[in-house]
Amino acid sequence: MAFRFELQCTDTSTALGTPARRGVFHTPHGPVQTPGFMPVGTQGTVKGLTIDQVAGTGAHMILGNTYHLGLRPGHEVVKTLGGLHAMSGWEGPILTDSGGFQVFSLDGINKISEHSVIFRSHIDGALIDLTPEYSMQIQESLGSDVAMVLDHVVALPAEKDAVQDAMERSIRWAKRCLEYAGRADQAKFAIVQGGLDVELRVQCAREMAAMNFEGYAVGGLSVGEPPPEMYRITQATTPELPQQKPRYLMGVGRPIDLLESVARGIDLFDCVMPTRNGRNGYAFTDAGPIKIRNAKHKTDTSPLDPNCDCLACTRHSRGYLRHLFIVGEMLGPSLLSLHNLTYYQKVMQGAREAIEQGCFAQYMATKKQQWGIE
Ligand code: PRF
Ligand code: ZN
Repeated sequence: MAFRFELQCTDTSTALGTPARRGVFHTPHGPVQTPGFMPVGTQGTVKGLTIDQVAGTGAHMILGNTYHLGLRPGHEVVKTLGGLHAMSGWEGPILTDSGGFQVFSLDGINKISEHSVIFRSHIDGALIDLTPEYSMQIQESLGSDVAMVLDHVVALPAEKDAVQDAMERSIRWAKRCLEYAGRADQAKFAIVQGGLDVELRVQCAREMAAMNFEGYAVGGLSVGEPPPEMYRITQATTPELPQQKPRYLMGVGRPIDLLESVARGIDLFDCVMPTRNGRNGYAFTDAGPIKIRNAKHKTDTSPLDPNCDCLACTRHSRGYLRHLFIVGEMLGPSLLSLHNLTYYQKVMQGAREAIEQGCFAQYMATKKQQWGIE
């Protein structure tokens, strides 16, 4: 078996019904320690960082995008370059998103039918007919360790009928993705949809769980709803998913969202937040967020985060980092991305250790206090 999820221990200290889980997801490119965070490498690169820097932050698995790589350089080109691993040089596990979310969120016009979603390329305006099978074919060429099924994501708020229709289509499309032959060294993950409706979520989770996927994602969240709504839906969904398979909350989130979701039984995350915010001069630290462009850092010789062992924090001052941003040097965004990814990995490492010791609730309480969250 190329893929195996080893559930090592659980922690019920948060008393939320579903325990926090500590596990290892084994893939052909190595193990992924869970709970874990995947940096986003949309275009086959985690923006601004070398693969060695990404690995140095402690990341085990990274994410790539069918939508972007399928358009440019095109999946045949990636295949010719040896697949996404060889092309990017990243030797660890890679998960690819299916394109569903990107098609539906990079608004523009798209035409959805039972067969496919037809959309216009944001590059050259060409019409692209994305079927579940074509998404799997692209991901097969990319050669990721995990391929996500093509799903139908609706923008919220939406009528229950529209949410239900998209949820049911997502189930039928997931089945078509599962039936696509694919490759033995690539796992397929289902995606649970159903908006903010618990009934629809539970139904979707049960139907997906009845199909033999190697893992299960919760999609359609972190799309503008208040965080407590996201936690409520996550908490209602995870008990319906198989115990022995990894669970992935897509596109989430802030450090607090990761912990609140781990407390509700989620194992994997991805989000652009650490890298995107880093590029914008925003750093996550144990003392709360820092806007490095702020004038108060101009002559500050102290490190960005004294508790961090990344390059930005061990070799540079806040004053220097601010200077890089003010004059527009590319090293600034690069260093803050490095720091933020290091910070996210440390938060997850702490979560793993806390679960092992059965004190995840305590860990979360400490983190909330540090971040100034009620
Ligand atoms: N579906 C897919 N990718 C996603 C999402 C989804 O619902 C989300 C939602 N936050 C992020 N990325 N396919
Ligand atoms: Zn740092």
